[in-house]
Amino acid sequence: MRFKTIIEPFKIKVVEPIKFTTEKEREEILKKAGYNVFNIPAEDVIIDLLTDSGTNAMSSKQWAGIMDGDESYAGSKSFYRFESVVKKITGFKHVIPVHQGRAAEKILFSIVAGPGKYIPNNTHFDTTRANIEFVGGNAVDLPIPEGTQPDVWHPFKGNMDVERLEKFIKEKGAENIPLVMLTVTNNSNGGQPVSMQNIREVREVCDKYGIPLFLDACRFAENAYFIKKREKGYENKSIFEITKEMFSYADGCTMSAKKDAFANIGGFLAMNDDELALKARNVLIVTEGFPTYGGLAGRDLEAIAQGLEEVLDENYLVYRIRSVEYLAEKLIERGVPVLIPPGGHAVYLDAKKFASHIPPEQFPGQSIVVELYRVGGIRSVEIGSVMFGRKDKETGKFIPHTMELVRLAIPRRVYTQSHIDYVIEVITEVHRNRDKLKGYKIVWEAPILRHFTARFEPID
Ligand code: P61
Repeated sequence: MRFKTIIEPFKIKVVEPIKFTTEKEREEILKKAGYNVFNIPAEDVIIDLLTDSGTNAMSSKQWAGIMDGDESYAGSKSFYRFESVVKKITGFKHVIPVHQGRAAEKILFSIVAGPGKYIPNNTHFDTTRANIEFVGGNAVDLPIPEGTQPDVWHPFKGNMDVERLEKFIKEKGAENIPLVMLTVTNNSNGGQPVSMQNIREVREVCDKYGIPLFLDACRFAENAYFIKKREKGYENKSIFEITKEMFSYADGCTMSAKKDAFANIGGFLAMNDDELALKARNVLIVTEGFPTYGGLAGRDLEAIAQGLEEVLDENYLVYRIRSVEYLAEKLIERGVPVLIPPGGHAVYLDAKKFASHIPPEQFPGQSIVVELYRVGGIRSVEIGSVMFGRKDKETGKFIPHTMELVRLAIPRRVYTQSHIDYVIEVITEVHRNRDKLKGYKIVWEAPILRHFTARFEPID
């Protein structure tokens, strides 16, 4: 394009009104929600940046697919379309539909993980970690050192530390490592991409020790776009070619179609191994459904198939990555500490710097999340010690997470530039008044994935 303004590569056909609330109303809502934004009714949120998962605006063709879905129990036409698109993109032999990403994780890890088993990843997302730990296995994060430093710029901050991986395999024994995983993009450390070189190198180590490699592929297209922009030799390749190469190094993947497949629900587990696929389908039938629908309606399979085709459009990815970058850029200009570079699906505030007077055990990220909602009705999510902090099993001492972040996840094709300009204005004001932010304490928590339901109180 000759002009520098990057425009949304779509027109808006259907709109959903936003309800406005006052600051006073929001203070009451927060109190009722135990200062946990997961407990707030979505209707009371002005701009919802809680997640990019399942919040996508579907295209007219996806909605047409919804009407066209074949709801047959076995052998639905929609399944065959879904299977053929997934095979075209990933190249995997077996495609198993599931209701969302964590269902793929549950099936996979209930088969391969367990006590004494270790699953390395660049960084496990919380559901992946939870599913491994749920069956008694050990989830291990091996990011590169730059990956855990919010203010260090690196083109592929999502990479795995290949040396540490090899050391780890030697230490624990290849027989105790059923598979290695790479999360593309790496959500827990800022939606950061993994380079093709890193995928290749991880593959080489896996080959040396006979360990399969799986991708957690939720945001595979965003990752592919970063490879095209930042990795030498990929400038002139299409997103489809890059994507195919990424998957070619893996033996399988888990996928939440609620992200890059533009769907509101769905996912899949895919692999080449016949024996593993047989076992996975057995678990699927017990827990999800028959192998040609696996916990989804035929219409969902249509929407996912169509979404997977659409996400490979480079015009969309140019707009997507630039609109996330725009938010980060404006915040940086206004002195707000932001994790750099911005990720593919979200901008992450560096809460340790933003609220440096609040110690990790008083959850600085949570304090910012609450304030963004109170001041501007914006819903974000803490990715720090609320989500990942733990207590030492023996001493009961608090172990903070490596980073204290607040994620502003951008739903796909949902908000316009003026929505984002409003977000910038609110965050800038909260940052200006940051000295007044208070720490929080947890007054109730669940034993697993506590951040969803925990209740907090401000510390005066
Ligand atoms: C998200 F607060 N992500 O980022 P499912 N792998 C990866 C993910 O990002 C992911 C899943 C697997 C969400 C939703 C979410 O505590 C939370 O389809 C890299 O959600 O089961 C999901 O896919 C799981 C938000 C999940 C959370 C758990 O917002």
